[in-house]
Amino acid sequence: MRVLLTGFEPFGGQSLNPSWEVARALHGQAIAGAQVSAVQLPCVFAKALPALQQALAQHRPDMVLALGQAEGRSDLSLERVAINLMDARIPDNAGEQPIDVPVVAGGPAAYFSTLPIKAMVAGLRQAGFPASVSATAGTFVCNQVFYGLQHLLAGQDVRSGFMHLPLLPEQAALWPGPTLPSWPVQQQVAGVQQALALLVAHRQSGQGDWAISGGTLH
Ligand code: PCA
Repeated sequence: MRVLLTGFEPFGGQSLNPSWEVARALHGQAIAGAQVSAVQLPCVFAKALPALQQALAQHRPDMVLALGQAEGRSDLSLERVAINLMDARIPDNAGEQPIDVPVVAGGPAAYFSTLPIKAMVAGLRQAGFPASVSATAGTFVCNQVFYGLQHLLAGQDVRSGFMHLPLLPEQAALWPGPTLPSWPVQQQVAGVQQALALLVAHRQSGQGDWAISGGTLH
């Protein structure tokens, strides 16, 4: 079994992104017998999906977990649904800010995660990691990558989805405005490691209990 783990480069003027710090820490590990490969994605609307497509072709994974930073979130958020919309609140790392543009012209309105998100949340909580199901991955590059991932893998026997992570303490210390929640990198790495172990075990058990049925919303 092979797992592809993606993380993003820093964006929005930051010098760190927890998603990449976590992904690179897990690169090369074997988790529950599955080999983990980490790939960094650019936080650029025009480049993120070509980079993802290349990573899928290169690694041919059985499971994909895409990670992203969500400032303000206080736990590990398993995203349930990706929507066919780019509506950027801030410019991406190339200075582009698409407003009300579909990710895939003519594509379905949304895709569900095909990860066992409820089982993963339950297992994470049992292991002591605060976790929840989230109903929105936003409308920035994370949602674009999540939508593109589900679109590229639609109909294939590959389980895929997205998890948002809290800030790192180093970022929260410099963040303007009210104090935002943060988790130390080691805790985030341990949480994602646990999430991947749950995912691999669930897949190996042959259970079909994915979010809804892994279907498409039209
Ligand atoms: N978070 C942003 C994009 C990259 C990242 O890590 C988002 O939530 O869309």
